[in-house]
Amino acid sequence: MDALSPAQYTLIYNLISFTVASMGAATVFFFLERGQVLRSYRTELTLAGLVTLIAFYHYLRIFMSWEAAFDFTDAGALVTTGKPFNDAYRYADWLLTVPLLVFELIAVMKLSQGRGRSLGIKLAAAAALMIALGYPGEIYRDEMALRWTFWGLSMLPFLYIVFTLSVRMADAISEQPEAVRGLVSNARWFVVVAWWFYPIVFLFPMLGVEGSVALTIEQVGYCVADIVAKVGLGLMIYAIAARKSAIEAEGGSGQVRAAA
Ligand SMILES: *C/C=C(C)/C=C/C=C(C)/C=C/C1=C(C)CCCC1(C)C
Repeated sequence: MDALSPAQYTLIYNLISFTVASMGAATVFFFLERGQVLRSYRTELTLAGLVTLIAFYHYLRIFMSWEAAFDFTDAGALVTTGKPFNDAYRYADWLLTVPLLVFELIAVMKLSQGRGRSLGIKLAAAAALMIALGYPGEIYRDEMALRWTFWGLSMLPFLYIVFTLSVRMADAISEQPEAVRGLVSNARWFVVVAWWFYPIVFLFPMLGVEGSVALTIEQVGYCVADIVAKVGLGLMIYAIAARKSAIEAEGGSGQVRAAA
């Protein structure tokens, strides 16, 4: 790889550090706000807090690995220390957090028992499969044929999730109380759009963007996408849970269609 410039190094260093702080703060927020919603919506906030907690831990490890992989000489030159930068932590993180994010979104809809569960399980299984299939493509990062193959395989469960959320979810949305229908619909579009970041960032090295530029795009892209997908979605879920709690506390039901 061509050498990382001190500016690229510092940008990534600061952004990973910022992500650690964001995930930590979001975790505290989601756990504290559990008291603001009805009991039946607390699990969703717990899930949101667990997602950011798991990410907080992994980002801390990524940060430590980034620090250990580089050093400055006395003359101020940036050098590698020989310790490899391990960002496979991301995949361990995604394997846990991506299915939880899906559950978070489905749970807040409060679909009829059987339907909610089967949809949640299918989507979470597809999410785990997507990450597991992407991983070999990540570690064989210099073998383009393998990288393309696993990208393609991972795209299948990815497209299934995108299709389910954007097309097949329409009737689940129409079951929502009128006052939250827009919010719930926005939350699923939010997931669809935010998740496209990942397979696109993964493609850069395959499209001829190489070396330190590819590394910088990848690290910056994943940090930003993770904050958006985890903290951003958690905040939307919180808004839905709070609005539904208010409706239900007033005597309306969040389970059934609001009276027309
Ligand atoms: C908080 C982390 C999130 C929401 C991570 C989402 C990750 C993806 C949607 C990853 C998808 C990938 C593909 C569809 C193909 C290439 C490999 C992946 C794993 C980057």
